[in-house]
Amino acid sequence: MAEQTTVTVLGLGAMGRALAAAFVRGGHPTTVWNRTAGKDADLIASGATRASSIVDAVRASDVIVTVLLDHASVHATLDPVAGQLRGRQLINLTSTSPEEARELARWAADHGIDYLDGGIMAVPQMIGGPGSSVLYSGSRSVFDANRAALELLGTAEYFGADAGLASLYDFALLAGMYTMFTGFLHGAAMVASAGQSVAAFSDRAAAWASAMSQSLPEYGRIIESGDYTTDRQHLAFQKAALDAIVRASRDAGVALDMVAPVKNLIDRQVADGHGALAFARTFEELR
Ligand code: FVH
Repeated sequence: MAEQTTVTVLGLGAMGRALAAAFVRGGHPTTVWNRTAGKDADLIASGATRASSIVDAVRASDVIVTVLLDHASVHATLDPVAGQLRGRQLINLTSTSPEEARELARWAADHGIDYLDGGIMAVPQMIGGPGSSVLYSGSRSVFDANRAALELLGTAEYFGADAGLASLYDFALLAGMYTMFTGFLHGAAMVASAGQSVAAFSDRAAAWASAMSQSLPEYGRIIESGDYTTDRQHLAFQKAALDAIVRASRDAGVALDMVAPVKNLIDRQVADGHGALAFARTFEELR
């Protein structure tokens, strides 16, 4: 996106406002639109232009960025203006499933729209700052043409022509994030049951999670090799640990919703004769 490329942001929720503000800061003429009025005051004050209708919003710019609630809201917003979108570049940063992203790419192709999908790996306050990254897939030409503007939002990375890839990676990373946070909350409930400080525990848990995450690349190498033999903590060893964690959680009065599925995964593999193999074999059980 050259310095003066015009951008329209459709959707002014917390994330849409953050993205629009980053485009304005980056010097791009930025038009904004939201289904419900009253969310653009700060953006207009900082130099964005309010579109009074969705048609005007789409006509205002070469690049249209959608940041809406979900797949259904993208169609609800774009279907009526498919004709006006023809010949423009559409970058959809709404969270959708990979299949939904592919469906949107087909819909866009049918209407002569160049489509790039994206998955935002940041919360609104991180946009434009260190640690923010956005994953893209779909039209390479839209990505290349707009690279500089996309870097205003966070590190921009392109995954390939399959429009579903960005959200596949997005949700794969989020799956790990949600289970990590829920695991932490389980641990916090355990220490709280003994009257211990959850705040102090959270510092300890952060350091522990950081140390443990260092072994993830090794997991990747083991999984790609398909060789799960190990001389370290094998699944039978992990079973004993999970059994003890379950007993300790029960004793602490903490619900087992989080750890029971992990225990089940391990129990099943041990029962099936894989007890001597590495924990990474759980990958085979899941896929
Ligand atoms: N906020 C975050 O931390 C996450 C980070 C990772 C990526 N997500 C995704 O970004 C999309 C937008 O998220 P958001 O935080 O801006 O969400 P809200 O503040 O709830 O705003 C939702 C906007 O969507 C509009 N909207 C909803 N339904 C419709 C519809 N049927 N037609 C048109 N627009 C619709 C809503 O408009 P309004 O309610 O104000 O009229 C907001 O503009 C999302 O996919 C996250 O998963 C953010």
